[in-house]
Amino acid sequence: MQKNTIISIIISIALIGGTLYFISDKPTSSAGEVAQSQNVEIIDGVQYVTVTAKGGYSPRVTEIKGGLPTKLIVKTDGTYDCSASLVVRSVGFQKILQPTGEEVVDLGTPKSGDEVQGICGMGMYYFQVKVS
Ligand SMILES: [Cu+2]
Repeated sequence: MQKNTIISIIISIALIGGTLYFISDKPTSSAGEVAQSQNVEIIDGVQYVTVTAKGGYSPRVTEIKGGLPTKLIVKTDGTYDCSASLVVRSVGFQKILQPTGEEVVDLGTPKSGDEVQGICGMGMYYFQVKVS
């Protein structure tokens, strides 16, 4: 009787301990991912950078990894200001974006140390993508 009780207590403690260990381990690994810019996603080896254009660009500075094929996604949502007229000189991109939608700009495979700049047609608003 007592042995069984002790064994079941030990098993319970082990199970609770194991669960707590598992739970406490999870935030650490997701915190590591958050340390990267939140607007950067790597899917199937392609790096996607999302920037919102409306009354300027957000975020203004994004850090990405070098050596990966990279696509810039510019989102507009009721954007009738000049941030819809986008120029990305380093890849020869120039376009007036749809007021609402997503424009995909191929940035090629940037190298560490590169800096990609997006700028509005008037040179008033800009954003930077820094390659680390
Ligand atoms: Cu402008």
